[in-house]
Amino acid sequence: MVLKIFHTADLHLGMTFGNRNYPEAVRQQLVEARYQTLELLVELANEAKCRLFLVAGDLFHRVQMPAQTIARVVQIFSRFQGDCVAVLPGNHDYYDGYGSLWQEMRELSTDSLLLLTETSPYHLQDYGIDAVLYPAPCHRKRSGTNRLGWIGRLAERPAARWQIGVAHGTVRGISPDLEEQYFPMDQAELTVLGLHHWCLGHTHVPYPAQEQVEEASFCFSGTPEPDGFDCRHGGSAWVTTLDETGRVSSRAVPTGRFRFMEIAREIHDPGELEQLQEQLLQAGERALVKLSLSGFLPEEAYRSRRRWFEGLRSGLLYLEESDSTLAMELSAELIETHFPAGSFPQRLLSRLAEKDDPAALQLAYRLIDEVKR
Ligand SMILES: [Mn+2]
Repeated sequence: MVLKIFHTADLHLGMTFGNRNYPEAVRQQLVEARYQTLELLVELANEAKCRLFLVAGDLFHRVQMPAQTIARVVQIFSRFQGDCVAVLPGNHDYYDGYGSLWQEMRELSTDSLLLLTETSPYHLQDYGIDAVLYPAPCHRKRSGTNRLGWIGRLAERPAARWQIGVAHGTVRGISPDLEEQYFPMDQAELTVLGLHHWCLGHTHVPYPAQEQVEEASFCFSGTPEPDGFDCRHGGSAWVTTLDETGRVSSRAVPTGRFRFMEIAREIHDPGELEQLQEQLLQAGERALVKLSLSGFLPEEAYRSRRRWFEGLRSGLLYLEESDSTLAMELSAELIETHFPAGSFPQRLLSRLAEKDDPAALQLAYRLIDEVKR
C-alpha cells in the first residue's frame, strides 16, 4: 500500500496583474488562468490516483476574497476523486483567527476539505488515510520566526504509518529572504523533526530542480501557474509517493497555462530575426514575451522592424519590445546614397567606415542624422 500526494502551493488566486500595462483582455486571461490551472491540478491529481491533495499555502493572493470566488474554489476541489483536500494558510492568505476567508471556506467546505489552520496534528483516519499532517500555518503576512516550534514540543505523536509536515515559508540557503521575514526555516530544523516528508510552499521555483526526486526530506512545489517575467519556469507541482515503509519519491508534473519569456538578443543579420520569430511563435498564444534587440540590421530590415514586431505581436498573447540599442548597419553604399559626395558628413562617415569601427560610425551617423532633422 502506498500514499500518493498531489503537492501544490502558491496559486495566488485573485492576483490582479495590475502591475504592468497589460491590455485588459490579456489581464483578464491571466486572472482567469489561475482558476483554470486549479481545475487542471485536480484533473492531474485524479489521473495520478492521488489520495491526498495538499496545498502548502497561498492558494489565495489575499485574505479578502469575494464569496463567489471561495465558492468556485470549493466547487473545483469537490471534483477531486481522492480522499482529502488539505489546505494550509500561507503568508498571503494567512489565518489569524479573525478574518473571514477561512471562516467562509469552512462554511462552504465539503466533507473532504480539511483546513490546516491550527498548530496541532491532523490525523487523516476519518478520510481513510493512515497519515498525520503536521502543519505550520502562517498567522500573518510576515514573521521572522517560523511556525515549526510546536512540533518539537509535542509530548506524543499520534500513531500512523505516514508522518507528513506541511509548511509555508523560506528555507535558508534555498529561498531568497534577505530580511528573514517570511517564516524562515533551516534544513536541519526540518529534518530533525523526523517526519517522512515535508511539503513546502512560498518559494515560487520548484525545489529540488529535478523531474524525479528520491528520498527528499522536503520539496517546494513552486507555483503551478507562472505569474510574471521573473518566473522562468512553466509551472509545476509534485506527485509524491510514500511507500509502506515511508520511502518517498516525487515526480514533477508540468501544470502551467501561460509562459513568460524575457529575451535579450544581439542580431547581426535578418536571418537571425526570422529564426527568433519562428522560435517565439512556437510558444504562440500562450506566450508573454519581453524582447530586447540589440546589434545591427541592414537598412531595409531595420526600417521594417516595426512591421516585424507587429507580425510577432499578432502571434503572441503579449509582446513588450525594446530596440533602442538596435541600429542600422552602415555601409559605404548607404553613406553614398544618403549624403552628397564630398560633403562633410559623407567624408567623415566614409573615413569611419574604412576604419572598421562600427560603434564610432554609428555614433557619428546618429549625431549627423539628428542635426539633419
Ligand atoms: Mn508566500
